[in-house]
Amino acid sequence: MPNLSSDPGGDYVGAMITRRRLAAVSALFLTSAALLFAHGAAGAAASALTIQHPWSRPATAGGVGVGYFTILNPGKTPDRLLRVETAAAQWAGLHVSQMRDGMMTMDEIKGGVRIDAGGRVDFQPGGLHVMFIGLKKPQKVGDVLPATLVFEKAGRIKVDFKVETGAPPKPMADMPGMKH
Ligand SMILES: [Cu+2]
Repeated sequence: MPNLSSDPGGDYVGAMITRRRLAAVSALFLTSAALLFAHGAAGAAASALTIQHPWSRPATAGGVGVGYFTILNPGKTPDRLLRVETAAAQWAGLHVSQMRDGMMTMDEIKGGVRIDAGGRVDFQPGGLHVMFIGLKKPQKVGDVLPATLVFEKAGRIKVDFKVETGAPPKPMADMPGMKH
């Protein structure tokens, strides 16, 4: 019975195999790492922003529609939503609703909406929203209103506003936390 552990030739072969295996494993690892890196870089270039839950409300053809969503910016640089484009309406713009002298008013936002690095901006009922004027089709629950959000740095991001009933607009008396 040969003692393999004391055979110098056997140890040498074993070491060679181990080394080759290690080389193969590192090559695989480096390839995966390179692919991951390439993928990550491409993803970052395409967009550093995430758009969550784009939704709209039912509306009639020729009427006015709204768009709500949340923008998350996990990146290290701020960005700015400049405008919204859509073929589904004659006009689309950035609006903000606010109380002024006890009246709910709506203003067009000039200069876009900033999203801080690591920040979040909510477009929601009673605040920031996208306004669609002159809808080309009626919007029924379950329909989708396609639009493009145009950002200063992230560029163009396509979103499908899903038509939902959402929460009914609340009277102001029900919103004690509302900042005026
Ligand atoms: Cu509006």
